[in-house]
Amino acid sequence: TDVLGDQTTRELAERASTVLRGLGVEPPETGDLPARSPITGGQLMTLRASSPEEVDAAIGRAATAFRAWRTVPAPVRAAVVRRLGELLTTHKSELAELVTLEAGKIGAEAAGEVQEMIDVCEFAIGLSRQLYGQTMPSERPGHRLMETWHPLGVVGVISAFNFPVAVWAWNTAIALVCGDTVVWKPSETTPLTALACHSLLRRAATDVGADPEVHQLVQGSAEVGSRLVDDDRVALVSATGSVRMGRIVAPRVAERFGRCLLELGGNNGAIVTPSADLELAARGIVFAAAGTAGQRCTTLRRLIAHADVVGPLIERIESAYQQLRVGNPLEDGVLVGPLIDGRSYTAMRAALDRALADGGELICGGERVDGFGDDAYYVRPAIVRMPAQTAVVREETFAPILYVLTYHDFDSAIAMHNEVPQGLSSAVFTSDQREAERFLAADGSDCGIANVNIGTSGAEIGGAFGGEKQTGGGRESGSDSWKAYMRRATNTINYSAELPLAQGIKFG
Ligand code: UN1
Repeated sequence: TDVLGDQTTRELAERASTVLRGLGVEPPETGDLPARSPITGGQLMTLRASSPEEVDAAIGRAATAFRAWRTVPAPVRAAVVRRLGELLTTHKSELAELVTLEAGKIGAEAAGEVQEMIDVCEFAIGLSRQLYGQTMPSERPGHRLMETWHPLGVVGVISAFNFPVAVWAWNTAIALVCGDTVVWKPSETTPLTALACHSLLRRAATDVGADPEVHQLVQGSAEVGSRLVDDDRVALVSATGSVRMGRIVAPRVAERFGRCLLELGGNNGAIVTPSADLELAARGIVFAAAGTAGQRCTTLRRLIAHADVVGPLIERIESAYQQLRVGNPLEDGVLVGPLIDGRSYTAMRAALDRALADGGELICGGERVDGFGDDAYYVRPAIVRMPAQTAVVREETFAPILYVLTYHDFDSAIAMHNEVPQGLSSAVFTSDQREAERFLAADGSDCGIANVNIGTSGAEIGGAFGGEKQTGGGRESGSDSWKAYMRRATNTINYSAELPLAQGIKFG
């Protein structure tokens, strides 16, 4: 065994316990669910996974809480979210540290993720007075036609390791102001951040005199999530994760006529045209491709560069990659932390082997960085120049591999860009307004997110987040994404003394 790694793991475990205590969380009961840190790959502590009976009971409590919660006025419900935002602001650095310990994010990105939670709380508070329905002119005299948005029910939130807290907050802050209650099944890789968020939310509810049962946490493997998927009492399943997971979840929720909100894989591309500001493009590309060690669903994976600029562009990116410090995300100056686990590393190596077998040229990176113990997986972000968009390029490998493709005319660049099964995020770097507008037009990027002169990752919460095709079609966070969390009722009100029928029908 690796003595250095063991010792560091003990220190990390101590830090995790301190943070949890600071957040008012009781040390969890030991059990069969390990909480690990990708920093060393070692175990921080163990928790008890929820039993099937406990999951059923949690859904039951959420369903019961919903009956009263739905009648609380939305601006009053917002008080819980306001208090949550305050608690998150107070505990921002501790929660960020826990994200670093459990997900391996560097400090700046972990803090950014907590900020994203605070931002969505603010958004949801404002939203609580803007859950607008429309009124429509009725065709009948003395009648009014309108729609009302009502709370939907219990929302099952299934989230992934890579944004262990922000994606939960997108769903939960909005679901709560919409009058729903939540049962959260976090990634089994990040149970401690989940405990912390759950505890802060329950405290927020208690502080403002609301029912803490509006939020339930269930922990464990896919079987736990499975119960949420199949339970009729769960009105909406909002699931973030792989396409493979979505393929299992969607038909099962559809089978019982439940609602699904899916945010699945991305295979995000950026087109760089001859008129692009290459310095700016390179900076945007490096953050999007290597940031978070390539483990965002918005990570840039495909660079589609014009033949005239591909050489100088690769040079700039490569030289920036050489400067990237890979290492312990708790250390200042480190920009790339570890992969989440050994499986990710194996998948990265396999993808690189396939890319090279397809005629790809490894420009740099891909190697494991040693010195962190056998169970920690640090890699140098890779750039691979590809002769064509082969099968491996069309797949999402959740690791920092940037495939570089070359194009000659803009139409073929857009075609190549859209020729993958996923449709989450996209970007064009150009100074030519025609190209920029074309990329954003109906026959341009087919993604849910399309950017100009900015990378594919790091979206603000104010816009709707999600994508098309195998990305699953769901939209979370800003804009009118709230509508997925409510049910619409259409109301016709007759204030006349007559009873005219629509469509001019005379009956009797
Ligand atoms: C995710 O990777 O699941 O746009 C979410 C971004 C972040 C959210 C990513 N705001 O990169």
